[in-house]
Amino acid sequence: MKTFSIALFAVIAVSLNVKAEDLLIKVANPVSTKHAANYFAAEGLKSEALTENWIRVQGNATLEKFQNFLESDSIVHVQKNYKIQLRQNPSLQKALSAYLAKHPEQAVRPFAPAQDNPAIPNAPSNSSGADPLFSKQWGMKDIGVENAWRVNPGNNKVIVAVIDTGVDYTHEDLLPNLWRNEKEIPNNNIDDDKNGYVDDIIGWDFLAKDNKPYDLAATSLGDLLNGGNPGHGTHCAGNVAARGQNAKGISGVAPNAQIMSLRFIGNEGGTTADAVLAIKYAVDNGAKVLSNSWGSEGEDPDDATNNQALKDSIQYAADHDVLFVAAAGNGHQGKGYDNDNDSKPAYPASYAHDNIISVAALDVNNNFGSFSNWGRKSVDLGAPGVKVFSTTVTNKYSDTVIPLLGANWDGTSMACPHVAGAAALYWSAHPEKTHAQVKEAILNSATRIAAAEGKLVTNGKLNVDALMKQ
Ligand SMILES: [Ca+2]
Ligand SMILES: [Ca+2]
Ligand SMILES: [Ca+2]
Repeated sequence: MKTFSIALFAVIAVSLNVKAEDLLIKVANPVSTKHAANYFAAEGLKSEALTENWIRVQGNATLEKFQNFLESDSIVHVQKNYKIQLRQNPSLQKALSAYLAKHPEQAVRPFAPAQDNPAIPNAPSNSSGADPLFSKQWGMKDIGVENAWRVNPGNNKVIVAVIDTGVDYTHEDLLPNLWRNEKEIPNNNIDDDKNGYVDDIIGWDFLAKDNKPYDLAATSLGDLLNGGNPGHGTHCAGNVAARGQNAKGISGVAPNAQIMSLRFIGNEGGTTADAVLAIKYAVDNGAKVLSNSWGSEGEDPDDATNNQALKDSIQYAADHDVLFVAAAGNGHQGKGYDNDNDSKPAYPASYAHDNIISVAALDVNNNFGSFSNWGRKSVDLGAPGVKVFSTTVTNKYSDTVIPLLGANWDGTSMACPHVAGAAALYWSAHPEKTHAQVKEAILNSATRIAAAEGKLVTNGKLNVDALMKQ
């Protein structure tokens, strides 16, 4: 095993040369991550056990501090805690950069700031009636949801984790479908269900480390231009599972599914460590579908790095029969758009795990969004992702991020939640099926479209009507 250790020294040395202040370390099975975390803490480093195999180590991690662990062959992988970014909205970025070039003074003018972490309302009483804004959701009609709901409206509640910037959990049309952790007594400051999180009644905020995963949006145009949060998670959540037939707003593809809100991305992005924690939380607390409209800078073919921690987390989901639905991406690491993921992979969508469904963005005319990635072997199907109407922060609804600038809600980020909702709806009707069978049903029922011929695995787009009739 000595050669293995020497190779690891090299890996660590590379990591150290880049920046050693924030590392993810995978330890061998017989070593508990708590024990490892204690070891590194004793060496004066800040450390935290993330899973049974992974720990995060922060501080001045010199080689000497790893020495004992290396000699005992306890470390099997070391990597950077790679940054995570939202799948940026190309329409928004284009409109913002054009506007701010002419009006630079507007970059710092603050919007009316939303209050972070409002109280979590109780579940509302049921209301019923048509959803008044449903006709604005062109995508829902396009994928045949109304026929699908006649087959089965998904009353057998499936939990979908929206792993993103949080959600506006006070929103009238999301509130009825929030996942509630029944094993947790609210606000008693005790981790009643002993899952490691105190008073986690609707999910968790891994970024701020609190029990209120509120979708706190950027407060100026300049922040938005620099990749800040436009209220991304709230928009995604609406197309997964805004409550249907409640006489309010819109409907998600799965109008009765439950939304587990997990926040790990803010205006500065997020990290792999928090993605690992969020995925583990979702799997351990009952989510069957994970909706992931984000990307990692790890595994960028340009720097040949390996985000093993993220890969292990997606495998953990697969091992627990959980689907990982991912946005195919809007270009390659923000460089250009319309990218072929077969030759230039976008992660996590392009990982080989069998529980990943990679989703491209389509417009109302069955064409790809001009920005959307594709890939004959690596992107599975298309879904509505151009000028998408949904729930927005502070209890609103829209298909535009900034109406005055003509910036629409565009992106594979918006396409991904449609497929996550479809998976939840189908799984609700067929709870006995495995994640592989649910994925197969979604891919087999896709409708072929000319634009996707030879560019997507299915050559087509999501068809929930056909899916539910299978
Ligand atoms: Ca708890
Ligand atoms: Ca929070
Ligand atoms: Ca509604």
